[in-house]
Amino acid sequence: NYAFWSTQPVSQFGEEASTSSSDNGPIDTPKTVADIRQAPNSLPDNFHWDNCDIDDDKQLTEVYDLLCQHYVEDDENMFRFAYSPEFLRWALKPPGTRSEWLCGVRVTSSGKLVAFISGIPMQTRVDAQELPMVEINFLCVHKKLRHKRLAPVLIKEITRRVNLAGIWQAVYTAGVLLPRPAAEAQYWHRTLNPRKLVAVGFSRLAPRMTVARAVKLYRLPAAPASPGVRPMARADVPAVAALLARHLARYRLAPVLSEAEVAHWLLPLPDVVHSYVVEGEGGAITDMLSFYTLPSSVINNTEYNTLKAAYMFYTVAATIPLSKLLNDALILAHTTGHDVFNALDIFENGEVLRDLKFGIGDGKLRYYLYNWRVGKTLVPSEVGLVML
Ligand code: YNC
Ligand code: MG
Repeated sequence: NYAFWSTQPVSQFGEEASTSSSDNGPIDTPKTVADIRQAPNSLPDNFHWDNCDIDDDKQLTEVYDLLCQHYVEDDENMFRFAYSPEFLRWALKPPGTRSEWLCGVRVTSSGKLVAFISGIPMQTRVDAQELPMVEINFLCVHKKLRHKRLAPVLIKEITRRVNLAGIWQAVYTAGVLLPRPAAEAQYWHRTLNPRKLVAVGFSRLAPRMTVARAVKLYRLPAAPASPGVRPMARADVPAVAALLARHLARYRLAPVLSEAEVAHWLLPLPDVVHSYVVEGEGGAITDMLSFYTLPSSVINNTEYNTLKAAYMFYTVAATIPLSKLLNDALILAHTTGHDVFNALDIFENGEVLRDLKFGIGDGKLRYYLYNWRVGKTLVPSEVGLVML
């Protein structure tokens, strides 16, 4: 098993685990750009590679349609991620991105987009080492083309294109178990709209619980409780970048963000990313919170087509207790029409989720590194990286 992954420079199962981060390092023999093949990997007949230019609305719609119909579903096939076009433009176009890293496969005769994989650049720190990496995401193959070993071709092709830019490491997350997670995080869910979550089958009422009781249990105030909470503005970028950098330094795996990247990833975009700062005495930015909007299609329900989920993004509780700040995030997600708030047990979240009425999910999210061994597996509270 793992016919493909056992050939790749990733930590393998059965390798002896180390207890020391001084055993961190690359897995592959060192290469240079001159060692990398110029020719693309071959595709089966009647398919061809095509970069997706998402500044072109037509191509953005094609990527959106592919993902909307064929991307990640839950184990029971009740929900499927439905990243919005505006979200995809945000997620796929950060500073420094390259057109050849939005890598599509089309059917030659019809031109139809049937597979996709993306990379975006991200300076990433693992323990003491800072490396230029790519984040790989949105790997998707049309349902009618599954189990034909197309995914390894996409992965090898994006690897080649990233290597040609002189980048040798990548980070990615997936629900599936592959060789070999650098970390395994757990999803938690906080009900915001119990009536709807029950109606679509996302939640079930516990014995003796009624919808009316659930509504009362999960009710939230209309406004955040921390004084000085307001939406993040462009003028806050330097202060937020400094606050976030200080915070992320505490984790073993974290992005290293420039001010341009902080502006890109955190300045509010309606129904995409929601960021708030806490302005203290004298105008200093003391804390911040953020979450992003990722709807899911409800696959077989007559009453509802979509579930509007908020996902916790970057949050720094420096002067306010984390539970109070996250509760403000719940309040703001609720007032902006989200049905559920999802968070991983990364950062210090694990300590506060239960008290905030989060329930444990049934999905794990695994973090993987390509061509980088972490001697000592990370526990979730050592992870300071959120991937979309
Ligand atoms: C997955 N999610 O194990 P073995 S996450 C990586 N990530 O290989 P086939 C995956 N590998 O076991 P299908 C994977 N899922 O033989 C499966 N695999 O070694 C492996 N689903 O290929 C699998 N999106 O083409 C097996 O499978 C091999 O037709 C089988 O296609 C898979 O974006 C897939 O879940 C996932 O669209 C495309 O099922 C398809 O089933 C699908 O026969 C729904 O593939 C959507 C979905 C995945 C979301 C994501 C992160 C992807 C990371 C990819 C790895 C990046 C490595 C770093 C590259 C840059 C390096 C540098 C520098
Ligand atoms: Mg396939």
